[in-house]
Amino acid sequence: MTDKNELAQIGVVGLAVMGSNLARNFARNGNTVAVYNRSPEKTHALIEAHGEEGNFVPSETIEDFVASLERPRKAIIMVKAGKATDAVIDQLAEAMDDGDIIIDGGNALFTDTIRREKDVAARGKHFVGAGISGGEEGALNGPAIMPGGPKESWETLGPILESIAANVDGTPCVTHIGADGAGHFVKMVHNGIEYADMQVIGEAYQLLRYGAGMEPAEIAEVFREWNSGDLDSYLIEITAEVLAQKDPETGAPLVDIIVDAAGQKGTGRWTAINGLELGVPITGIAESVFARALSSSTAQRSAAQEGQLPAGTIKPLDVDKAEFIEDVRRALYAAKLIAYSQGFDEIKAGSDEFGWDVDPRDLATIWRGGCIIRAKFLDRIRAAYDNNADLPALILDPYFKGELEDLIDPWRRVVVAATQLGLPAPVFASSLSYYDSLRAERLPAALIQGQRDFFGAHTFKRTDKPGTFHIEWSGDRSLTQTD
Ligand code: NBP
Repeated sequence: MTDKNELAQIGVVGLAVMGSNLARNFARNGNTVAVYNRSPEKTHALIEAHGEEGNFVPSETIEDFVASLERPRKAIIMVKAGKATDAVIDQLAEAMDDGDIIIDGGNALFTDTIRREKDVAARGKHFVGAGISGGEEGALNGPAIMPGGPKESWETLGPILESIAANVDGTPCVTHIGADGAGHFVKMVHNGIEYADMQVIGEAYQLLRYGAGMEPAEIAEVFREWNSGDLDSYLIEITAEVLAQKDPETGAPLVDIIVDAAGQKGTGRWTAINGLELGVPITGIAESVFARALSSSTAQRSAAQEGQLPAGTIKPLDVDKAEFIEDVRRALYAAKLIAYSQGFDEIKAGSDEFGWDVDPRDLATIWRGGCIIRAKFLDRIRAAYDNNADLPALILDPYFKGELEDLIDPWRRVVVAATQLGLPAPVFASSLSYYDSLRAERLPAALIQGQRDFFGAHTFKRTDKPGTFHIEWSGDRSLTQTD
């Protein structure tokens, strides 16, 4: 239904797949929605196909769109991230009044959101960068929403966003994350965790397929079973679906027909770059981004496949298949746990750096539904932060420590098996190194400090007394204290 005279509670600008699904979600949940798209064809198409789902107020100019909103006006931008977002923000800020709220629901880089919030605030309007997860299906049926921006905007926006968000145990999967770029920051890390989660699932598949010699349909059954235990999650569920799927043209397993070069849109890369900038070792996420890049390095891969690189001695599996499957399940669980632990470390570091005061419990709560990384295990993460909001690392929570007791030996066995099979398992292996590094009493960093002092007089600290020291490496090798 459309009614040009009725004022809308919310507006959506940008009616490609995400925007139109979000607009339909608002309308289906009893909100009157103003809709506008740069090219009017998409607006017409939306109204034609779905106008009966609720109250839509379509406009063909941004001025009409703004005029169709009740005050304070609330407009969500769902256009291509980058320049398009800046252009639409400028148009809206021009046409809106003081106190109106512009929401960017696209996948913006959080530093852009910080900049935009400043600019829009200087023009008297509120700006909210909101991470929206769940893809097109989530946008339509209930996404997880991570809004940043001023707290007072949340008071106005909260109820309307709650009306469309996913809902788990009566709790909507949306809450105010923190000021300016906080929402887009946590959405970025959410996506980074998603990359790692997908990669560890991929590594488990690779080991079962080419290590244990299982067929995709058989592995699909294994994933189905895993989905009823600790690993119960959306990503495990869809993995079983993809592995069971046959190619409609050839009848072959679809996974064998799909080119093995993984794409990316950038949020995983941003998470890795930000981890490097903040000095947080998010090895699982970074390795996952590199794994996608390597998969797409077609020329290098074909050169290497032509036999130019020696494989060494490949040792086939010499364990019982059922035992190996269970070991792989536990290795997957362990590596996934490390990736989440590292992701939460990055969120804490970002929150401290930018003064956002992000509560990790909020994230564990809202990520339980709607979003791509939704998983049963987020309940455990929430409980961990409920017990101790200042956990030094998620894996140090007593429950997860207990889990690791059961996971560590299978995890080591799987990394050894992958090495002997000559199968890549970059996140399984690097996560184990990260874990062993955290546990290690002494790290080779002492030697690195010695090297740095040798070639660059970078000085070092001593284990036995305070102060900063240097060895006269090119002279008499005496010790001097520099402060
Ligand atoms: P796209 O990212 O494909 O963007 C297409 C939309 O942007 C169209 O409505 C287009 O209008 C509009 N647009 C462009 Br392009 N340049 C514009 C400009 N200069 N002024 C006004 N409008 C402009 O759409 P999407 O896939 O629906 O995603 C929307 C946002 O949601 C993106 O930021 C995306 O990263 C994010 N997101 C997407 C997903 C997903 O699963 N697709 C998931 C989560 C988040 P036109 O019709 O006139 O060309």
